[in-house]
Amino acid sequence: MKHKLINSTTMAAIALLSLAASALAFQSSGHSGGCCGQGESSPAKTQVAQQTKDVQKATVTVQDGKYSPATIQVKKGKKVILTFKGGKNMGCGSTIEFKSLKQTKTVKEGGTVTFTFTPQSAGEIKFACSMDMIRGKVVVN
Ligand SMILES: [Cu+2]
Repeated sequence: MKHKLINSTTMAAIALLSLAASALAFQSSGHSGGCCGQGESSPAKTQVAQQTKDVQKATVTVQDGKYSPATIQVKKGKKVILTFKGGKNMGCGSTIEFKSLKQTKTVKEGGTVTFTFTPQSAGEIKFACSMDMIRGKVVVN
C-alpha cells in the first residue's frame, strides 16, 4: 500500500513537470495569441489619468496578452473613466475584471469598453483577465 502511494505521488510529480515543460515551450515559442503568455515579465508603464474639472480619464490598450499601461494613477474622490481599447493578440486579456468593483467587461478587437467608478480612498484597485494572470492596477492617491 505504502509502495503504491509513493508511486502515484511520483507519477503526479512527473506529470506536473512535463506540464511545466510544455508551458515553458509554449512561452518561448513566441506565440502570443494564447492566454497569459507575457504576464508581468515586461516593465509596467505608469500613466497619470488626464484631469478635467469633474472627471479623470485614462485609456489602456489590450494587446499581445498584456495591458498597456498596466498602472494608472488617479486621485480619490473624483470620477474615473477608464477606457480599454482592444488591440491584436489580446488572448484572454480581452476580458477585464475589476473584482473589488464587481465589474467585468469584454472588449472586441478594434472596440472599446469603459469602466466608471469613483474611488473614495487611497490605495490600489486591481484589474486582471478572468484568470487573474494578466494584471494591472489603478493607484489611487
Ligand atoms: Cu488569462
